[in-house]
Parts: sequence; C-alpha cells; structure tokens
Amino acid sequence: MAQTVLPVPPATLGATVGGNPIIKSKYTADPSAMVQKGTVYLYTGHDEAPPKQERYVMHEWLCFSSTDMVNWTEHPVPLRVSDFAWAKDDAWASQVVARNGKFYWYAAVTHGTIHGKAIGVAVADSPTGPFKDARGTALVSPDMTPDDKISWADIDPTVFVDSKGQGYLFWGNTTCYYAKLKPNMTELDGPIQTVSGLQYTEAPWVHEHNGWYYLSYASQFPEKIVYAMSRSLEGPWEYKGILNEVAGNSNTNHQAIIDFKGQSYFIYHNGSINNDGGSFRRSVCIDYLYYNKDGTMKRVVMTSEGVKAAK
Ligand code: FUB
Repeated sequence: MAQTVLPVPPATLGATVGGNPIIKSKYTADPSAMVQKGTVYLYTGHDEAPPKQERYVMHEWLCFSSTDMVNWTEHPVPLRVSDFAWAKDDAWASQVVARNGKFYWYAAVTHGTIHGKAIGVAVADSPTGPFKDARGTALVSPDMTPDDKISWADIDPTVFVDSKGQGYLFWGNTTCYYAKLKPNMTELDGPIQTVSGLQYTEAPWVHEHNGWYYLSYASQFPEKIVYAMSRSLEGPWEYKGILNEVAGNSNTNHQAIIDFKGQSYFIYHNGSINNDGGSFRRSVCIDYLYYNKDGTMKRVVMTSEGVKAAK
C-alpha cells in the first residue's frame, strides 16, 4: 500500500521545535554561527517591523545555542545598538568570533555623528555575553571609505582568523572591502582593500575547507548567494557559481556556513513565517551543505523540513 506523506505545514509564530524556520517565536535575520566546545552559538538580528511596515526595524541582536542543530535555547539579549554609545540605530548583520579566550562581536549599525553605516566591535568573556563595546568608537566608520556613493556601504562584517593567527575583516555593500586586523581584534592593521571582479551585493562570509578559502556573498537583488574560491585570503578569488537560489519570500538571504559533528551546514534567512513574514520580518533556516570532490560546493536545497538532530 502506498504510504501517505503528509506535507510539512507552513510555519506560524509559536513555540514548535524542528523544521524550517528554526526559530518560530520571533523574527530573526542575518545569521552568523560559531562552534565552541560541542555547542553551536547562533547570533541573529531581530526583525521587529510591525506587520505591513516595509522597512527594517532592528534594535538588538539575539543569541541561541544548540548541541544538535534542532533544539535551540534562547539566551538573554546579549547586545543592543544602545551598547555602542556612538551609534544611532539599526542592529544589522553581525558575526561573533573567538580568539584568545574572548569573544568578539562585529556588528553593523548606523553611526550617530558621521552620516552612514559603520561597524562596531564588542567583546565578552563568554559566547553568550554580556558584551561590551571594545573600543568606544567605530572600528570602520563611513569616512574611512570615502568613495562610496551609498550611506549603507559599511555593513555586513565577517571575520576570519587564519592558521597563522592573522585576522581579516571583510565587509561592504556593493563594494566588498577587506582589511587585516591586529592581534587585539579591535583595530585594523593596514589599508582597506577591495575584492574586485565580483558581482557583489553584500553579506560576505569567509570560511575554509580542505585548504581552500571560500568567499560566499549575496549577488544581485533580490539576492541569491554565490561564491568564489581562493588559496589565499587576499585573493585572487575565482567565481564558482550560485550556492543558494533567491528565497522568493524575502529579498535578502544572508548566509553563514559552519561544520558541526562531521556535517556542513548552510544557515540563512527567508521570509517564510506565514503570519506576516517577508523581507522585513525574516526567519533563520538551516539546511545541509555538501562539497564536490574538487572542493566546489553543491547548490543548497532549501527545505521546510530542515535538518535532523546531529549526534
Ligand atoms: O538586516 C539588514 C540587512 O539586510 C543586512 O545587513 C543585509 O545583509 C541584509 O540581510
């Protein structure tokens, strides 16, 4: 007898566990993730735009943790825009990285006194905070990239520390910038440079796998996630194609990539919560990521079922 397969119902705001999106109690966007001692820490922005308001309303970032990628625990709000005294608003995309027993949170905000977006860095002794502004000033302020024609050029920081301990910050909208970081992780070390030759919109994420560096990023608008590969973090980067298609229910898709318990994961957002979900009320999802033998990545299959519990 044929087995009946029941469709996974669309998500609604509520407290269910499992399936995509992974967080159903609130709107979450711009995921970044980090593995520490058998636990995955997921950091997101918090979309708070009321229904029908088609603009970003984001004042704080959120932190969730899991030991199996399915059951997520929410932690108290670890960082708000107001923790950066020099910033005005807009808790846009961010990433937390570990170094020397501390945790550094790089985050895009609107600068309070210099017109445009900027990048701040906060620091904590624990992945769940409390985080404090590490500098008292922006790490990247709009006047440091004076050729930009848009005020939101300095957004979407991603940080990668290589095996020699050299930290790199990548960021940007329209132009993909990068700069070295000093070992203290709170100061740039040398000039701001540009990754050229990419059809680049925003949302860079840098990771390493089997001796290759990968720069994935959002391309065009509505965004699909594409990627390039290189043997060096300073390039040249070779474009390799589409990694994740346009979500369809959200103009943006913002990805993070991690390995956990022997499996690679693609973490992203879409607008799939069916109350009022969309481009300004987004939700984080997780699907599997697979590599080909030559190191290229297979296109991600976005699913409603999501991933199974990792053991
Ligand atoms: O969440 C605000 C902005 O939308 C982010 O900075 C971009 O990456 C896009 O997801």
